[in-house]
Amino acid sequence: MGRGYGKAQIGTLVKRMRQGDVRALSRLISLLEQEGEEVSFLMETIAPYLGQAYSIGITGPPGAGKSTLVDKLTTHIRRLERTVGILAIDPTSPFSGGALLGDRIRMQQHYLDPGVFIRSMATKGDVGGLPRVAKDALKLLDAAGKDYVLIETVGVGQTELDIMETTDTTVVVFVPEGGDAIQTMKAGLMEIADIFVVNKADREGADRMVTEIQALVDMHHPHSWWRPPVLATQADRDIGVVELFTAIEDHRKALCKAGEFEARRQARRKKELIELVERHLRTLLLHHLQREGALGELVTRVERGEISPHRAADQILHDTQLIQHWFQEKV
Ligand SMILES: Nc1nc2c(ncn2[C@@H]2O[C@H](COP(=O)(O)OP(=O)(O)OP(=O)(O)O)[C@@H](O)[C@H]2O)c(=O)[nH]1
Ligand SMILES: [Mg+2]
Repeated sequence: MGRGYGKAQIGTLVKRMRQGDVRALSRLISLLEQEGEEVSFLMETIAPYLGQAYSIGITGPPGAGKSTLVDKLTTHIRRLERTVGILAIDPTSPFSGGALLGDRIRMQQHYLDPGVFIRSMATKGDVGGLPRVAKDALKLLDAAGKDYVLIETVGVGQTELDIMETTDTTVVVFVPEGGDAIQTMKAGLMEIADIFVVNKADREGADRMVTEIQALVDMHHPHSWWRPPVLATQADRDIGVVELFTAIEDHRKALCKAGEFEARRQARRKKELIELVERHLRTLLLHHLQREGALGELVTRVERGEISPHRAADQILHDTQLIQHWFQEKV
């Protein structure tokens, strides 16, 4: 099995992780990051333990104060004697090293706390979207018994949508200087945010921004059972953080009351199934397209414009023998 993890070893690591062994958890997340064939087995092994953690996505533009909010929320949740897993998804950038170091210093007290697990993950050049690895890591933290999992991502459109579909509550963070961001996102934003935060409320323009977002929420909020609140915070001074947590809990209650909590999780499982099958089929297709033979010839003809992509696709999809052959051969 690939890089040295057999099924028995994975089973042992999962067991240790469930008993609170932080190193086992770390190693399993690293295993996810290698994206080897063991991932399937690992996810299957932890499947019975899923569904207990409450997941919260914190997303917004770079430097908005997301990590600071995560840090302060964590302190609050720990005071309530609940455990926390933190995933900081940082887009691969040669410049993000500094920010990570800053997070490390800020989060120091949490690194020493066995009730908190922190991990940053690079997105390896994925354009937008939450990487599969992050979604699986969230599950590991759930299976490890964390009460809350906080995921921090830099918002760039697709990521927000993805985080909304992945977490139970999505918090979208803005700063007073970011008025333009709201204008450009207007349409999609309401579908994504369960809670709005205007952080750096000590800065000029914060009140105006709160009012502006509130007006947007008034105009259009997609659910009758939840009206996204707009909160002002000063994360670095721990102002408004308790209110934010209360809003998260309110959203959780509203989700449950409306029957949405389970509905969302069901939709998520279905989406995951489709994604997994889709990914496998895509890999098969790409693998076989690259090869010589009839399929290779067809591709060349499409490239030259001798046959339309539609017609070629039809031909491929109707060739059951060919498709059967794809599945017989190991990729
Ligand atoms: N003035 C002010 N500064 C803040 C506030 N909250 C956080 N900051 C500062 O803003 C800077 C960026 O904060 P981070 O928490 O690292 O922001 P981030 O959104 O996680 O940034 P990236 O992960 O790099 O996208 C830090 O220097 C914080 O101390 C606030 O309420 N007011
Ligand atoms: Mg950050």
